Amino acid sequence: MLNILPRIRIPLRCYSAVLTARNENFAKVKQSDIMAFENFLGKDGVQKDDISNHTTDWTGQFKGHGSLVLYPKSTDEVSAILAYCSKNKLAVVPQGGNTGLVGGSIPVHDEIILSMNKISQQFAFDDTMGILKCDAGFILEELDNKLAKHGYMMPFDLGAKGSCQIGGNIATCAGGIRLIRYGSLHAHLLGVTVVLPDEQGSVLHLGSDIRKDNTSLHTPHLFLGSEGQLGVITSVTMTAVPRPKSVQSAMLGVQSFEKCCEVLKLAKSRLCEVLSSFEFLDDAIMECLKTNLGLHPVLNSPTPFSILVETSGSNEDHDMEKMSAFLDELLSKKLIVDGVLAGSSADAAKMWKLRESAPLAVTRDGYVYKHDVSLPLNSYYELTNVMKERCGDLAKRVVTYGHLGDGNTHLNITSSKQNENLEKLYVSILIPILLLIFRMYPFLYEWVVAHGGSISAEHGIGQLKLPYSNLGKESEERLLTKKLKNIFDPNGILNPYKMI
Ligand code: FAD
Ligand code: 2HG
Ligand code: ZN
Repeated sequence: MLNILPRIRIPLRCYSAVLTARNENFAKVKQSDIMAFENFLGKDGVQKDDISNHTTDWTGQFKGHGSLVLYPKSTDEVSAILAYCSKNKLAVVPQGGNTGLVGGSIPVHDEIILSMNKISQQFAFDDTMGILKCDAGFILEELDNKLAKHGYMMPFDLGAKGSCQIGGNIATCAGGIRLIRYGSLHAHLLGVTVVLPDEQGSVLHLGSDIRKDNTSLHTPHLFLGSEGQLGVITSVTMTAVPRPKSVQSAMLGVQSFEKCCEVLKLAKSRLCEVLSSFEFLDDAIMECLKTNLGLHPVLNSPTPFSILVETSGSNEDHDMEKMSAFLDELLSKKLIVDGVLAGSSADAAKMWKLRESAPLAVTRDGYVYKHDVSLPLNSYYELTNVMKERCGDLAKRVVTYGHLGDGNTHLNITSSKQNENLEKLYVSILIPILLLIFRMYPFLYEWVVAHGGSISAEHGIGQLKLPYSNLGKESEERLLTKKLKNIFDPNGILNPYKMI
């Protein structure tokens, strides 16, 4: 049935349909190809059966049709594979930990999956300069544990740390919960080794292993957020940061979104150099965590908004003094109505469990429409309210969590199953009027761009946002991106049907 929505808007923009048809210029994998791969990699480097965990994403919502997974163990083996695939027009999708949330690491048709799981031997760390050089297949948490032995840590952290790989983190320019303190991966990347999908399988060592080098264009940074479009990253050089000796976490209950922003402003000024996280959860995600995962809030009384604030530094007394004075000021200014300061690491873990379990909690509703957008703070929560109104009863839940300190909201809209009525558009021909009503898309993404935001703050374009990827981008920038793609990948075999 057709619902007339409160805010009808007919976009004038045209969206190119997602290219779902198989590109027939690509060859299909033959027995002779499999034999060639077994020749390069050995039989244990080629998997043909039971590959569903490589063809399905973490949410279970992207399912591809690939039938072959390759496991190179070195840069040279990646080079041999890509040279062969380029000469033989075989399409390839690079896959790290397969935790990406936009379907970027999943084959769309019969692309060969190039798993980085076995490229995790080389690890070197300079504990004076804090420079790490390692293979791209290392899991983020593994690297962090290795660095802990030297008194250092990775400068970013995310809920998928137990599975995602550093190569995948670079390829997605992952953000996470420490960006407010240490900046994005652009601040840390020094060099990469990449293999190009050309007929030579060219190996490029870009950047350097030293902290400062302004002798050329900063080419490694082209691979940050490149989503497996330009080349396969096999090694990464980057800076790590000193591991804090004291960490404090507090959960704050706030009555209005405006007050959340005031709390952020005060946190920056009062906690200053020790502020390391500023995360946001609304009451709808708190309810979802309780219902779907049995996780209860740590605050006594429910509030519309909760903030998880963390400080980390090197002097417990000094940091605690700052945090306590900050909490007192928030209470005296009536910016918060409730607050709990973690008294132990177990208390802190309970708070972080709530935030880090949010992505899992929403999947338990059945189907989830994920959004990962940046917005100026005056529009940050307005988006949630607008979408609540637009989706009405068709949505099971409209919940928001995210990295408020970075202006990054994760608005998740759930449903018991995929619901066409909720997502795309109604087309109704009420003769003689052609009526188009867009409920969620492209409305949501156009709204974000119209309010000065970005349609992807951290997860990227992948398959999910492909039809909208040009939004907010000048045609010159799109053209330059395409030219770069052609230089790096002349036969277009690397990760087709996605970002570029
Ligand atoms: P994959 O998912 O395997 O691949 C992602 C993309 O990178 C694909 O396009 C793939 O082709 C390409 N790729 C992978 N490895 C390489 C390589 N070596 N060379 C070239 N291309 C490659 N993201 C955030 O930014 N912030 C968060 O806070 C965050 N939290 C998350 C929490 C959960 C529970 C989950 C499931 C995901 C979260 N993510 C987050 C998304 C995801 O974890 C990140 O995007 C992560 O960086 C992906 O790494 P991966 O190794 O799993 O890459
Ligand atoms: C997070 O910040 C991740 O938890 C995932 O980026 C966001 O589940 C999401 O939408
Ligand atoms: Zn995030």
